[in-house]
Amino acid sequence: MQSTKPETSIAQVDRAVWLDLMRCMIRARRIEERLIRLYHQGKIIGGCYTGIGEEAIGAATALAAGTEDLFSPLTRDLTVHLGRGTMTLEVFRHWLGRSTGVTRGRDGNVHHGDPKLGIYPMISHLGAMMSVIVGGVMARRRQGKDSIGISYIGDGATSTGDFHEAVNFAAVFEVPVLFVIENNKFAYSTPVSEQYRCKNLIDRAPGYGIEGHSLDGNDAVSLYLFAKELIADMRRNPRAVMIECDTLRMRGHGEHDDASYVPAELKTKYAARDPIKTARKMLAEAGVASDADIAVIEKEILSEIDAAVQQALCEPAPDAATLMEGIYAAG
Ligand SMILES: Cc1ncc(C[n+]2csc(CCOP(=O)(O)OP(=O)(O)O)c2C)c(N)n1
Repeated sequence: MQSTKPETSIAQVDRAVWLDLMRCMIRARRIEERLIRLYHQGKIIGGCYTGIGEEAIGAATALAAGTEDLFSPLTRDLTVHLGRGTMTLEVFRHWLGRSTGVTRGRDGNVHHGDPKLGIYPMISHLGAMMSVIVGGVMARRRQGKDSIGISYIGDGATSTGDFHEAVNFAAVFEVPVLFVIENNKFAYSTPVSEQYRCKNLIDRAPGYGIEGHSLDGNDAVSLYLFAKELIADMRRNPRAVMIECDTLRMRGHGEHDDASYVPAELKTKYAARDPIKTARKMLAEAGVASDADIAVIEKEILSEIDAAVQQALCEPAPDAATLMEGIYAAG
């Protein structure tokens, strides 16, 4: 495992970047809280899956990346969508199954993406996206672009064959993909003790001949500083890298799951290290953003969410007659 201490300090980064980081995490948190309400009101059909408690990882890495980079976010990574430019209204159109949404109401759930923003729609929450993004980065590089990819996965995904194939291939062919493991200690209800024998997942990196870093997944500020330097270095010196981010999801796997299998002391420990509170404190201490600054952001985001929900609810559901459209590309 390599040293994980970034050389840059908070003061060396533009204040605007830190405010964007806070906006991204707060926006994701408040959107997901609203999604939960809408789900319990029967307005979101199917399941409701959130990344509450894990916002730092997606926000920090998505904001640290460049314009030509590619991303394969999963269920817990709304911050990646928002950090790359997905608008709040689009999130609600999608989850509310509106015909105006990005999947035109075909999926009111987590399988959304946006090619314009370099975001692959998710196939499965497990390792299925890993090889896709490795191939995507190779394709972009053949077009002469200096793109890197960020592949987000949970600890559960690391127990699948897809993980091995994608990491090994990227390692051998030096494809610059950052494999971000969000180790939230459970794959659904299966604890990590029933998933793997190594102490840390990052212990696997040397086996693939790549570097690995262990990071605090709830510290968005340090993660941003670290990711910014790492991504710049991966662009200069293309290679696959793995990071393992220590975190905990603060809700169930989905809203149908009460997560009673998560020990109370673990929840308490991670609640005390909530990513939004942690970043707020660090930025306040560094004199970057005061409580009043954050209060303004909170207010703006809440009214943006109210307006987006109101608008999305007024928009039409898909017309059943269009069901067979959009399945095959036009010849
Ligand atoms: C191929 C496949 N198998 C099983 C599932 C069902 N499933 C969805 S998420 C999940 C657990 C994922 O755990 P982890 O990778 O740790 O991510 P987390 O939910 O903790 O973020 C399972 C078994 C699936 N979506 N796809």
